[in-house]
Amino acid sequence: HQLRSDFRLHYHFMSEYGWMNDPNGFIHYNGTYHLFYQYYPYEAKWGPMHWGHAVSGDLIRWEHLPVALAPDEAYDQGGCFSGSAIEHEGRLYLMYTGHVETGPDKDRDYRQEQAIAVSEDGVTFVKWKDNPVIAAGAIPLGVSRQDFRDPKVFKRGDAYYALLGSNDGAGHGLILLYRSADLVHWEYVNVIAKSDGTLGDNWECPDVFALGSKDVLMMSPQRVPAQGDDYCNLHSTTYMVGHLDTDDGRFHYDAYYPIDYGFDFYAPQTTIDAQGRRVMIAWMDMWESLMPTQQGHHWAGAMTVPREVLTDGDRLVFKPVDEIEAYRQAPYELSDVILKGERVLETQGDRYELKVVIEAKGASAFGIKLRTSGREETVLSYHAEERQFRFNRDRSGIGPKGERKTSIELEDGKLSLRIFVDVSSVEVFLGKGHKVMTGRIYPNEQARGIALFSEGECRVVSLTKWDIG
Ligand code: DQQ
Repeated sequence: HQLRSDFRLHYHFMSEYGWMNDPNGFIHYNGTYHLFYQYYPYEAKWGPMHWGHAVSGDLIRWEHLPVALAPDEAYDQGGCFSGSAIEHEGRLYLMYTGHVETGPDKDRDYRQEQAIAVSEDGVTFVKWKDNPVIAAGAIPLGVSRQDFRDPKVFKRGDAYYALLGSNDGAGHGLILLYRSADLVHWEYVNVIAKSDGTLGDNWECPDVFALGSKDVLMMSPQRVPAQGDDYCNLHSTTYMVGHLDTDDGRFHYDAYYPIDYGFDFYAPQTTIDAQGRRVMIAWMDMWESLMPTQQGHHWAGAMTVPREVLTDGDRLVFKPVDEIEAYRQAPYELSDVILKGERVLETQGDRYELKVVIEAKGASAFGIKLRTSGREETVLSYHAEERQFRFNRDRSGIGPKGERKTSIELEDGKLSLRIFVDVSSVEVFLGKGHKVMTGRIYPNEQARGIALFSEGECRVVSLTKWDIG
């Protein structure tokens, strides 16, 4: 008898019903966090995109508001695709891509142009009377005539800028920069960055922001050729730390890195908040992932726990926002325990945080089994010889399978982890947070066990589990 939960998450953002993908217009405005999202309200499958809308005071508990944008104009009849938000003259502006199908082949016959909508109250949005504000005619030569989307609008000095994701029509993703004084009249500046062939044939959902003394560029490349462990998704969200020169219109950087090393993490957006934090939220699914909730559960899609973004040289460090700690309940603790073989914990659950520090000592491998039952388990493990961390969901239930692995250095011979489990999701923050692994799992409702294991002997320096209430 296959007992299956409805898989709905408990402390991650989801639409109330239907299909959700990218976060849009993520902004802290008038003391409130606004999150919009790609939404198909009528069933759990991608369709003509709307912008769902919700607000929050603490990034964890959200209040759903009415749909902010619907595909009801000639220039967006195929969908209100992704985009961003900005405050201008005391009002909240949304900038998004209008998708229009121009022929029978949905994968080829379409046009994308950029539009704006304005709100006086942050709830109801009115589309600009002269949309589109960046039309297909403004696409420079050498750039795709179809893929021209996902405007990220931001201000530098007294000018507004917009990044757009696209490609060169010959298999190289790129990002374009446009400039405006009023969000209505736009002029093309330059291609600020372009794939050298190793980073995908189209770039989506760009984001750029200042962090410390540097600028950070984020984007979601499509169809990235596999490059070892760290680029192994067909889509692998990427960041570069460098400098955005808005005069010559170039983003100067030396290296690029994945934003997440797991399975299901796409189209991140960031905002700066009243505390000056740079906060990021992403779609915790992946276009090619199987989503069992589409069958009979009538919903699909969840966002990650919001993560604070910090710099460490030319690398980023991610940490769960502190607000999540206010929802911790019923702590269970272990400390200074020698571990050899397997140890089933006396606590169980399906929605919790685990904070663990393990000293490797002589163990060849050690780790944690989550959501265990007789038949199912999700395994997080460290392997000493390869100095590698692995997230294995081959036996995690009816969802997608596979294993992700990435190199990790112990700190003073110890591995520290923060693990967030929420019914059908796992997010693992490794060490100081340079690497996070995110994946969806769909285990049996009764699979609630937690076990530690070690090949050879290691020491559990400390383990705390909190249910997240
Ligand atoms: N999803 C949106 C596009 C974007 C893609 C459509 C990324 O605007 O490029 O739902 O997942």
